[in-house]
Amino acid sequence: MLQSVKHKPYRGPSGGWGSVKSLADILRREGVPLSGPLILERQNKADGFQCISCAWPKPAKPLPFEFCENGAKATAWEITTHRATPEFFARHSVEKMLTWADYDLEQAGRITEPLRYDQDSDRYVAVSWTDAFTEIGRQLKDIEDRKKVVFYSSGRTSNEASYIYGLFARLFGNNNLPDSSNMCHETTSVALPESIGVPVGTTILEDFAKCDCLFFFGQNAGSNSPRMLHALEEASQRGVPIITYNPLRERGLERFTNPQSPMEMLTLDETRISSQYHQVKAGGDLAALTGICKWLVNMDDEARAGGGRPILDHEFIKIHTHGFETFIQWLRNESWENLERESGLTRSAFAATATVYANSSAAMGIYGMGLTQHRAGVETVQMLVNLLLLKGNIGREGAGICPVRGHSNVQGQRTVGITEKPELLPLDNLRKQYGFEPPQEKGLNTVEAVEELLAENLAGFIGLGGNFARAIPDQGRTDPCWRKLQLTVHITTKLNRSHLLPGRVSYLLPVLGRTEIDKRASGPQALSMEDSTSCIHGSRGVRPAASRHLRSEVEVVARIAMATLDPNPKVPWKAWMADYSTIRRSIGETYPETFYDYDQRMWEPGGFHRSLPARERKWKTKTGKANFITPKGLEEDKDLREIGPDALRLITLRSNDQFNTTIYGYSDRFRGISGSRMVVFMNREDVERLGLSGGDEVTLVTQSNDGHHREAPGFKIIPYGIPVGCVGAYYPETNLLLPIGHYAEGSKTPAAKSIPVTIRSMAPTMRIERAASDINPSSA
Ligand SMILES: Nc1nc2c(c(=O)[nH]1)N[C@H]1C(S)=C(S)[C@@H](COP(=O)(O)OP(=O)(O)OC[C@H]3O[C@@H](n4cnc5c(=O)[nH]c(N)nc54)[C@H](O)[C@@H]3O)O[C@H]1N2
Ligand SMILES: Nc1nc2c(c(=O)[nH]1)N[C@H]1C(S)=C(S)[C@@H](COP(=O)(O)OP(=O)(O)OC[C@H]3O[C@@H](n4cnc5c(=O)[nH]c(N)nc54)[C@H](O)[C@@H]3O)O[C@H]1N2
Ligand SMILES: [Mo]
Repeated sequence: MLQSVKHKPYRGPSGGWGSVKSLADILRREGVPLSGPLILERQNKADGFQCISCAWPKPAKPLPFEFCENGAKATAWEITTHRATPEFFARHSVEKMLTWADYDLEQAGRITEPLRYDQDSDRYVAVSWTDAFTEIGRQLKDIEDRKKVVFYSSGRTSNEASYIYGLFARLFGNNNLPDSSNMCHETTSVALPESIGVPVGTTILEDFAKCDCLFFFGQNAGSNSPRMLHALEEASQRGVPIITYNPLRERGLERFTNPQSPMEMLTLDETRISSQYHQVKAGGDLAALTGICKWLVNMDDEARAGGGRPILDHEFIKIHTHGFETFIQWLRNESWENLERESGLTRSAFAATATVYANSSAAMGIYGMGLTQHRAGVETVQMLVNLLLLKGNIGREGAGICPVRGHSNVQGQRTVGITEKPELLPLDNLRKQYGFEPPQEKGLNTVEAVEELLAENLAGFIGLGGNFARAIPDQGRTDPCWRKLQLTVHITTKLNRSHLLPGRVSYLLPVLGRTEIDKRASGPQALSMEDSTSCIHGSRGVRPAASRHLRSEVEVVARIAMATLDPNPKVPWKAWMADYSTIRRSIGETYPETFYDYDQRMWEPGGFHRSLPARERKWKTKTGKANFITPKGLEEDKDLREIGPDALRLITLRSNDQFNTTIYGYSDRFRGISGSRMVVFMNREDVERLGLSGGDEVTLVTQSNDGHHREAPGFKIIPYGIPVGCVGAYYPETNLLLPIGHYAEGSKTPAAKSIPVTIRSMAPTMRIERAASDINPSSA
């Protein structure tokens, strides 16, 4: 499938006809007919299923087609006509499939039957469900040290399956519940409670209609949450300034044509999204935000000295916050030169942003992985909150902090108990409900689970969805470790690389997807999920199962638990499996404040909102106030300076044609790339300074001092509009370059947007020939 790369700068808007074509391409590849009953109509509707792509909220009054290009691709991916049958697995050994690209693995289609790994033939073979559950239960019981088993989950899993999965781990004897969110918004979950006393965003969809200033930091809405572009388009059309900080000029944040507006599609009309676009250096946001705060404080000083209206909300600061004086003192001491050097921007950028902000009365701070996946990620998110607090922008309509979550239920899983931190659980309720003593010792998060894997301290791994081995840092080092585990179990829909790294005993258990009808003794079942704005929605499958052998995630978790644990009459696994509303009732008993009348409320249009004290200016922090948090310092770039002038900062990116490790195709339309994902985006100045040329094939080499060598060959240079000193390349191809010890301080979210690397030419002699290659030079 790999072809040579083409780069042709994309001149169109996001959305528009390009979006329609891209969707048609994937429907064709997955064998899904374009005509006939369109199941997409039922996506994000009260009587249908919640999108399996991102976590952007679903409005109470949905559009006729409440889905986007990438949400539709995710659905097409699940309802594919391709099938990975036992015959398919008989034809291909694990060793052979390990050489396939991620795209080709998932193209095999939906796995149709439970499979057990057979060491002798190096193949997966069909097994009965009963035998699979019995053997998995026996293996788990056999593991004496209960701390050596890890229960991973990926953020797509429903509240119902997540709740019983978390309980299973605790009844088994540990809190080892790492989650995809550990690689994602864990930084948010650590930063926001310290600042404002809630672990999640404070904005709801309705705030977009009331805000008058939007900050947009490090999130790529055009590819990763395209339905959000509607909210941004409306805001922009109302004249709301949208101020973007991003090292790359992302098309979705520049211009948008609404593919659902016949008028815009016909007239090729487009809406500008960002009113200011600042190409900050990767990791430079802490300095940039500091610069904006500093400028704003100076404006306030001047206004007050001249007898004018103050710029800051001093009354809010006095009544509601703590730490203001220390913070202001620190701001005043930071030099402009340092802020400019660390952010890669000039102070005129800070001034432009601060001036717009000064004139606003309801501002929102939106952000994504560009802030969370850095070593100073926690402090950076807290600095964005500081900026909002300066003008009282938390707990006011149209204002607030808005982390854009990733997987469609990553936030809900946390709400119902997927966490390695026992202090976040209502332990008394669990004791009372299930008559057991929940383990009190902190469990392993993702980074810690990988460290234990590397140290050969793990015996078992259960994965509820996801592609752990491919999503984590340091793949080169971890890949060989999986074989040493006693047991690996993957509860899954499609084949991926993690499945090809089996333990001594290994099972693949294929489950129903969210689009599929889940019929139990009590009738068809519903599930529920929580979106980025803390609204909890019901979801019902609408399609027949991809194979008659598939079971639901709820059933698979319950049956493994029953095969493993001693019977406990207080834990109704069978009733839970038969009727999921009984799980929701149990969730309601564990979390009565949030989940009362759960079964009814999840069908309210737009979902039901969970209470967020910070929205009402009730601060559940240690100080009882919203806290200005002063960072330790601004040293994000110190490591690069120590390495020397050749050092570059690698940002790992998603294309427009992927969902995390799932690769839908080889086109990244908005960045003008097609044919291959093995590219590295570089500033032309860096290309020339390092004696390289556009189109050269290079090796990326990680610069770290932990004693391990990491390099990845075969990337073609694309001269691109990216700041000097930064390079970009796609994830997961770059994950072997990310050291496991390189993570955000405080949250241990891998710092995937700031890997220090150098670049080496693969074949220097080829360079002259390549100078006139097919690669279209820079879009810069
Ligand atoms: N179609 C699709 N949708 C998805 C996903 C997908 O893979 N495909 N993944 C889902 C998941 S799990 C998640 S977490 C989200 C991820 O969605 P995003 O948060 O958008 O994540 P990324 O695409 O990794 O990159 C974020 C953006 O940050 C910018 N950036 C990188 N470094 C910096 C920096 O230092 N500062 C600033 N200001 N910006 C920076 C990049 O240029 C990019 O535009 O999307 C979810 N939705
Ligand atoms: N370098 C780098 N690394 C990163 C990131 C980055 O930006 N850069 N981003 C990180 C982030 S934000 C995240 S969230 C993680 C993603 O980590 P994961 O969530 O573990 O990975 P995914 O690629 O989303 O998982 C895809 C697999 O999920 C399974 N699956 C899909 N649908 C279902 C279903 O309905 N049920 C079940 N049981 N299984 C299903 C399929 O087998 C599919 O192959 O990666 C992280 N890793
Ligand atoms: Mo994520």
